[in-house]
Amino acid sequence: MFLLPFTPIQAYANTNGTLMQYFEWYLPNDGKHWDRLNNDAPHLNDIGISAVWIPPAFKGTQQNDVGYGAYDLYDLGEFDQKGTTRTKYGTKQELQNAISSLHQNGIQVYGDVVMNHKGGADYTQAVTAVQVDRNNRNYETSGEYQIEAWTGFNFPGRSNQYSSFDWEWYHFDGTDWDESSQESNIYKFRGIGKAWDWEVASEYGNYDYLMYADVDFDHPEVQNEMKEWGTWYANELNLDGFRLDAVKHIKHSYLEDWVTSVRNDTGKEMFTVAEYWQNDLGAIENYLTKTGGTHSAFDVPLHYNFQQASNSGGNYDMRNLLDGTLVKSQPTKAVTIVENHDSQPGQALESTVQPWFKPMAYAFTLTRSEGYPALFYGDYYGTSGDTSYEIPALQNKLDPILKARKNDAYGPQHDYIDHWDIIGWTREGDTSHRDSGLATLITDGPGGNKWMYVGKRNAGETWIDSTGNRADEIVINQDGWGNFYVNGGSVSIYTQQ
Ligand SMILES: [Ca+2]
Ligand SMILES: [Ca+2]
Ligand SMILES: [Ca+2]
Repeated sequence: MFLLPFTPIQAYANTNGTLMQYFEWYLPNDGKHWDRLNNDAPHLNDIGISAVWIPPAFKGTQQNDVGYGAYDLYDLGEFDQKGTTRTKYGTKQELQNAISSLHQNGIQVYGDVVMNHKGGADYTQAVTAVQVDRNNRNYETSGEYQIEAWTGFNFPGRSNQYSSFDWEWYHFDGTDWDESSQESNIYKFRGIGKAWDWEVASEYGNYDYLMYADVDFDHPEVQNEMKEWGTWYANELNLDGFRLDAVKHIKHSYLEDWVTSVRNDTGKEMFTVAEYWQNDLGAIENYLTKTGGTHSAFDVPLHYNFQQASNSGGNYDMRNLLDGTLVKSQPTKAVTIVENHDSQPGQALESTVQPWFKPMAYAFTLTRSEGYPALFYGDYYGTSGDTSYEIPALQNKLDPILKARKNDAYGPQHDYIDHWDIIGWTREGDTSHRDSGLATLITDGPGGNKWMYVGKRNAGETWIDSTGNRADEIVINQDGWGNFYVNGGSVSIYTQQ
């Protein structure tokens, strides 16, 4: 047994790491996504992507399942189950080829981990249950009776390859469908030791139950099986880290055990980021405490600050962007996001950052020193499907910002987060990155200018706006200061050319 110190810093070595979420909700069900990822690997390296978060790679309830309706965690697009061998994204072999290409291009791969629930059971079972109030899951609204629950999983298409574990009703805490009465309710199972797991989020009294058949992390067989699977998943795909889905609904203490166990059993760092989706810093910090500081979390409050700013038509006080955020309170534990597959238009947690504001939001996450920034596939390449839910491709606007992160966002930071509209910050650069250093200005209102210090080491240089939004040539004076300009509702990032 051994323990390594785990910090995001290690995950991105000595250059500015950038994580890319390489999927969005409405990708076509064409089985070509692993191939797209494979072909994109050299380009991703070129723009400074150092790690990719891939969508859930295992078989879901049906072929076009995005992956969160997890059916068989051991079927990575290899067995004829649920009417398909491949997943929405392709076959296991295509995925392994893509991961190999990413590694050859120096890019790490984080796997999505969906452990809260299982869907698409192979058969029903008779289970004694009670109904609970949807708004207070601790309150029982019926007496005990027998329901017919979709809780039997024996994966006939896989024939025990990799694992002979079969799931039975007693590996779950509840479900939301009674096949015999054709009724939808939240059903809590009865049995020895059966109870909603704790500690989980306290919304609705106890937010253990989310969807499908809810996995019981109090059960010793489940605890062991999920750890064995996690190590298998990491080894089988040669993963470098994880993104943990829906941790609000999973016993927090178990997730600390799980992460520690898989790290020990793989002997790898396995950088891990948890999705605790709540616009509440206190709740996210409580989760990080209850999991012993073993892993990071997405900065959900920062996303909501961006959303609010983008919807305020200039009337947002830009000095407040960092208020209540994880990147402010615990920068080494924050993975900073602008958008994701749940917040994008039309999705369950829709809270979209308006496209006009996204270059400013990404300048904020990509050129400042704190946090581990994530780029959303749908922001970079645009989204597919119903056009009313479309996000336009922002690749042309984001490429210069990514380039500034890769080449220039180094050295001491000086903040000018001091105005209702125009805020800025600078980086002095360092000796290990040639001609590095930058000055960023963003505004949600009118344009203007700001004197900012960029360091005496840059005195006498001429800096220009690498986004192309402004054509000024700014000469850094002998004391290391420059007078930088930005257009209204826009971003400028000045660097030495
Ligand atoms: Ca339980
Ligand atoms: Ca749960
Ligand atoms: Ca403003």
